[in-house]
Amino acid sequence: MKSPLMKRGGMAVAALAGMALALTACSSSDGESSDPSGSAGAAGAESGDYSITFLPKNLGNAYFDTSDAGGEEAIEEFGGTYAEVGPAEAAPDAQVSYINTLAQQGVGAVAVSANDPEAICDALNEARDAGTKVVTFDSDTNPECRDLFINQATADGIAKVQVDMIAEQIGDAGQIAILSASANATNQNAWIETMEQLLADEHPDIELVDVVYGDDDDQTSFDKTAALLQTYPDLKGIVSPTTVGIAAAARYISTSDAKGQVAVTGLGTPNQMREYVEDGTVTAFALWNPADLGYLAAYAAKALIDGDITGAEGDSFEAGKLGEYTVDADGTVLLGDPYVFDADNIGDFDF
Ligand code: RAM
Repeated sequence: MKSPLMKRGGMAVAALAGMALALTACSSSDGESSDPSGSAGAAGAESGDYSITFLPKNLGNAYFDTSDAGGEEAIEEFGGTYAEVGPAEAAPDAQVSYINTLAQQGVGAVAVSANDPEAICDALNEARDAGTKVVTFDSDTNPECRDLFINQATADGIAKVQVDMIAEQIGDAGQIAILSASANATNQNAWIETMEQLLADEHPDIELVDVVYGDDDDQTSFDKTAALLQTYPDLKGIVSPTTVGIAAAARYISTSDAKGQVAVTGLGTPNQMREYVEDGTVTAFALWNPADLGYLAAYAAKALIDGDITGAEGDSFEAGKLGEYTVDADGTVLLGDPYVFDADNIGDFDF
């Protein structure tokens, strides 16, 4: 096995914890800017080809702080220049102006988590025409708009772990709702579609009564949780496939009468969810290692810049401490499997 995290066979807890601890030494602040005309390009121009800018769905999201810090760690390893820019809000076309600026500045690569599969495509393809490599990670665009997509785990795997958790937590029966990120998010929409199918096929006594969108904004997600509880008095559970949504839902429920009555699960970071696991609001939730995702995206960008790969199926490249990865169909590289966190193991993680 070349990777400290297993790519397809499940994550080793000790390895994941080790990665988490290493992460505390990283900072995602270098070059961080909410200004599309910020420092990224200037820094990139100075350092040559390995100027790689991370463009998350939005700034101020702990998940992307961690993923982008993983990217920064990788870029430092191979002597490149890291930067991070991004919008305050996870809106469909909010990333376009940043991409345009990065293309003008001639950065070597952009690693982007897309708020919409289509809205940033033209900008990305113009950047590619200008010589910038485009790696999507976490949330893809349409495949023709990027060179590679670094996928955290398969949609089937991410959907199944969430359906399994909610079924377990509510005795496989009753009303549930989904609190998602933004309505156009490629990743959440793919997972929700698969969750709906799994519920229909395998959990006939669970009724999905609503899908609502908190836009990966804490307050909006908090308010949507309150509204769900009011609209559906018999609600048994909320599944939130976003780290922002699940933390906001847990915070709301932790101080409401619904605590202990309405299960909350989905995808969260251990540091954001710790207090809600400890106070009994949340039993279990899942995620992958966001730092590894960013780290892998950075090495994929390097391989593209070097011309070692083009993003074709079967291409392979070295990703530092994670080992060798191979490009699958549709220009996708798979990081691994989701991992379940609960009261027994959450103390092992720090991210
Ligand atoms: C949020 C974002 C991100 C997603 C995680 C699980 O931070 O929506 O795209 O992958 O949650």
